[in-house]
Amino acid sequence: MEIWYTESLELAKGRAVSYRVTKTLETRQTPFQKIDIFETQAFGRMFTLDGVTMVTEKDEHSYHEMIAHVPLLSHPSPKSVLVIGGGDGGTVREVLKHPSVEEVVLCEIDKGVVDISYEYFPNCANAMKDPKVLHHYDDGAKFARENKERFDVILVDSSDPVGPAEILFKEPFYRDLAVALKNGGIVATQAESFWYHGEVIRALFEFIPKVFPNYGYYYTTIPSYPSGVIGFTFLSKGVNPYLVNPDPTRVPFGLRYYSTDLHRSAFHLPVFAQELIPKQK
Ligand code: SPD
Repeated sequence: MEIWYTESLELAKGRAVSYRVTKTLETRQTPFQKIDIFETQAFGRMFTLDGVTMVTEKDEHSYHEMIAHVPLLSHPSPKSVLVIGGGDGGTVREVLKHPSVEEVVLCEIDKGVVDISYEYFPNCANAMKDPKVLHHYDDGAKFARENKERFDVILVDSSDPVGPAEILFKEPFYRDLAVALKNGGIVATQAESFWYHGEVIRALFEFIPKVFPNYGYYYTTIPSYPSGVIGFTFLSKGVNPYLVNPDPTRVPFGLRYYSTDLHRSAFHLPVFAQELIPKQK
């Protein structure tokens, strides 16, 4: 009998994406969520949380390179980086490719995500064993509140705005991020797809201009996420994201998605999506 995994979150909206599963490797319930690890025909090993795709071997690099290198290469010399969520380790792996980075704090609410990633996604997870990485298993909003002006770059590598990640899409959390950021600091947050989640993006950009003087939205393509596109907010107390000219000599060796040309072009949205992002004053 054939087994197919269907991403559950989109079903209520009348759309679905399915993958043929060649083997179910693990199913684990943590205090926060259900984790499944599948071997799939088309995307290799796949990591899902509560029925939503987080990581696949085939395309995780496009998401992790873009959430990390766009903000890091927009900062003159990032030393202290906070990753909220991201317990699979892919984002931490990319951050550590920048020699200026002295410490990476990983604040993940669910240690179960980190444990299972060490077992099944060592290519992402092993980076979390680097001595520069400090692990906190805690609520990211609380952690940001308690660490005033500590970070040059904050990356919010969250799942979708349901369940444990819901508060990561609300104004109070963004105010906490602004507090945790040093002057000149930059935040990037996972901010869904302009094809499928316009209402989420619109709601974010209703309050973002009140919290950050500089802001923008950029995107990457990733076939294993619904609609094949996912975007990020870019928020800053210093730099205007649309004026950044990334230095090619600082681009880590061996990247497979990010380039400085792509960095600049990722902020250029289709016309219908531009309407979701207010013009910066
Ligand atoms: N719709 C899925 C969004 C998931 C984004 N985060 C994935 C975690 C990868 N480190």
